Amino acid sequence: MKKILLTGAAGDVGRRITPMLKAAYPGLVLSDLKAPADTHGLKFVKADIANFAETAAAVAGIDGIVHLGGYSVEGPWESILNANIVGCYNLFEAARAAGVKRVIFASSNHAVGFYPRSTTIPHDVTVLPDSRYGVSKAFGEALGAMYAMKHGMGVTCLRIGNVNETPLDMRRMAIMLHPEDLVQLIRIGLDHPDIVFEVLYGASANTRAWWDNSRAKALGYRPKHDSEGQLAAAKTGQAAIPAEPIGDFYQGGTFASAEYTANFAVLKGWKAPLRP
Ligand code: 15L
Repeated sequence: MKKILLTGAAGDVGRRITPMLKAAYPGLVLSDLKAPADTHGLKFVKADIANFAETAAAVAGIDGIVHLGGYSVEGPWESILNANIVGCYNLFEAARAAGVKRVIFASSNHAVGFYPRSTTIPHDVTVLPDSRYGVSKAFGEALGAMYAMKHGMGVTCLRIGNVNETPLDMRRMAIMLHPEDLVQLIRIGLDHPDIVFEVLYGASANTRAWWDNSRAKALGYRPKHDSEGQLAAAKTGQAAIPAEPIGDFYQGGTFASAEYTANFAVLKGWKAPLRP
């Protein structure tokens, strides 16, 4: 892969990984609604992914895309619709038209956030999104599958936990993804010869993981970080958050408990659809 486009380059995750991606792919091109404060001397293309023409201009001449762009938390339907549904479609469709060979889609743990924390889930479970945001990530995974199978694009969806060097609370102990490990996953998605369509968990080698990431391991993922050494920091962060029965039960945390109107006493006993 020579020319890689990073969308969402001005966001927190984009800014953290740009130097490492630049080292691996010197032809890296950055894109976002506005330029990051530091472009590291790389080309920047301003594009709103909700606008097809701007998206098409950004992907012209590109070999592979790391798609971090879009709305990155729960939000009003209009925002999710424009950035993550229309925007994601525009991205994949523009990529197809431009002959892009590989796409890494930044999916999220919130595509499966209604699995209980007591369950270890493999990569091929039924999606159980915990929010409109999570639904949009499941949509992006489905789009990726369609472009892989119908158009031969190599697509890797990363169900990213929380990209950070330190776990912010006990939930993030399970789902922390160190930026260096994220770059390793991205490089597998861009360069591994066997990629057709993959869903992998974006997590470091966390002792308290809720995810069975054996598929990523089979593709060569060897995460270097484990949140366990920073348990004290997570406990401190957790102490500042009020206990919350629903959010503390589900993997998605507050994304799951927000706007919740179901009967939790009944649903917490329901067995989620795991692979047989
Ligand atoms: C996500 O998907 C968000 O993009 C990120 O901002 C965090 O909130 C993360 O999930 C999380 O679950 O901690």
